[in-house]
Amino acid sequence: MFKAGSTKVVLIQGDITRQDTEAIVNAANSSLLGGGGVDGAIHRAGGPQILEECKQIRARQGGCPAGEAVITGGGNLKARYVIHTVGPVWSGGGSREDELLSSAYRNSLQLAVSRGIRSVSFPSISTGAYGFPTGRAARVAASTVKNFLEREGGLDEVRFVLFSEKDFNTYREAWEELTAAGD
Ligand code: AR6
Repeated sequence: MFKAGSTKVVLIQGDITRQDTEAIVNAANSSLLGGGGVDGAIHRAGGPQILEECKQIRARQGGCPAGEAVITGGGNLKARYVIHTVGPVWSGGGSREDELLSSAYRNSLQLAVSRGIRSVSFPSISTGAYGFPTGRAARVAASTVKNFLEREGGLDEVRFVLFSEKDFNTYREAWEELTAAGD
C-alpha cells in the first residue's frame, strides 16, 4: 500500500471487473463501441446497459479522443460507474504517447472527483493491444496519479488492478521508485 496525499494507493493482481470500488476504469477505444481485452471483459460482465450508454455518448459528442474520458453506469458490475478512457496507441514513443497516457489517467481521476466518486480502480491502460511498453507506462501512471492526488485530493482509494504477476511487479517497482525518490 502507498499513500499519495491523503489517498490510499493499492496495487493488486486480479480482474478489474470484480472490483468493489465505486468506479472502475475501462481501457476503451475512441469508438466507445467495445473491443477485446479489458474493454471486452467489462462489457461482458456489466451487460448491455453499458454499451447502450456509450452509444448515447457517441450520439452527443462523437467518440472519445485519446487522452480523454467519459462515464457511464456500471450495469451489472459491483462498481456503480465505469469511466471509459482511451490510451494512446504506441508508435515508438515520439508521438506524444507519454503525454496522452498521462492525460488518460488525469482526466479519469478528474471525472471521478467531479462526480463525487471516492474510489477508483485502474487497469494497465495501453499496454495490451495498444503496445505501450509496460515499464514506461507504469512510471507514467504512477507519477501522474501521485501528482494528481497530492494536488487535488478528493479520493479515498485508487486501486491498480494488474492482470499478470509480471505487470503487478512492474507497477509495484514504479511506485516504490517514486516513493523512494521522495516527494
Ligand atoms: N482485468 C484487469 N486487466 C485486464 C483484464 C481484466 N479483466 N483483461 C485484460 N487486462 P488492453 P489497451 C489487461 O488490450 O492496450 C481493446 O480492444 C491486459 O493484460 O485491454 O489500452 C479496446 O477496445 C493488459 O495488461 O487495453 C481497444 O481497442 C491491460 O489490461 C484496445 O483494446 C490493457 O490491455 C485498447 O488497448
